[in-house]
Amino acid sequence: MTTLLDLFRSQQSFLLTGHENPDGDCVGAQAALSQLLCSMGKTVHIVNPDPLTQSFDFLTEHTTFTTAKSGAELPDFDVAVLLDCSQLSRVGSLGKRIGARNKPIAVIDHHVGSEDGDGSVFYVDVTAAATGALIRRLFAEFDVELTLPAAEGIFLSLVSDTGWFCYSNANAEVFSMAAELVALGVDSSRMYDALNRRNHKDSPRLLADALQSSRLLLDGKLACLSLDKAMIERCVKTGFDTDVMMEPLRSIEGVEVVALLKERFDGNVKCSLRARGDIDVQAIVSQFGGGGHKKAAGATVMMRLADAERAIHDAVQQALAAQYPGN
Ligand SMILES: [Mn+2]
Repeated sequence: MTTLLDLFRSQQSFLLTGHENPDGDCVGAQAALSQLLCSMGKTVHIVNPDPLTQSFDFLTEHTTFTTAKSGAELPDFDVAVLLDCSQLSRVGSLGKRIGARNKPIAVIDHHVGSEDGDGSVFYVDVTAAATGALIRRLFAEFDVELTLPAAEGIFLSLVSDTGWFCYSNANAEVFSMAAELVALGVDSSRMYDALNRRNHKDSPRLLADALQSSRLLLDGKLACLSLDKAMIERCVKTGFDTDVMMEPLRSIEGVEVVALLKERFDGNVKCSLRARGDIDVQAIVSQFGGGGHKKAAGATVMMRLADAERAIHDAVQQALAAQYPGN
């Protein structure tokens, strides 16, 4: 971490970015880090490969987020900071443009294997529940007081990656940070409403239709939900967050792994896996070139939907057999 602190101290202008389709941890960490760097007198630009969804409106009241447009010039920067990912390939075409500048790249992340990413300087801790937790630690390292917008960003990171403190990564650090952030004025109930209670009126029907097609496989240990292009189109139209669909499947007794397969418009399949027991889904998706965490991971599978379903089924079956020999 020392080299990262030195880099932040010595350089003046920073471009913060993260993975495509930025989630709550990614944008929360960006908001908080921009507050920290501004407090230190630095110049900060947040540039993401994709726009923020409207559920993050509360964050944009205090922090300016921009989206990279293909023709437009990138702002000048001394250091690029990759948050919640470690590879420029995860940043879409913006990643290539950042790489072409030949400036130092700092990686701040908590994903498995991120220390091998595209950074010149790393602050990676896979035991951290969220990237936002790492930013909270940086405030302490630089001895900078948290502002309310920074506190909101970090809280957003924590609730996004712990499923509102439900997942096994909700450790003591998470709860002690959460207490501190609420004491600083974060309105957790308001944030819950902003994130989860602004759904389109058609979303209950959409959710029902999607869940209808889910299947329990491998003696009820694997719950699988495949969304074809038509269903994805409905989700896009209504701004429905497909991750929400995994939670009802996760709630079924005996389910060890939930697989959500989304047919992409290019014909490949985006696959997300969640584990409830001891199965390591990060190891499963790594066979397909993906990554993530032990209990939450994803990959883009270069197959058609039906083939991807079979491949994931077989990989989960193998992992279960290794975990529970003799069953
Ligand atoms: Mn994260």
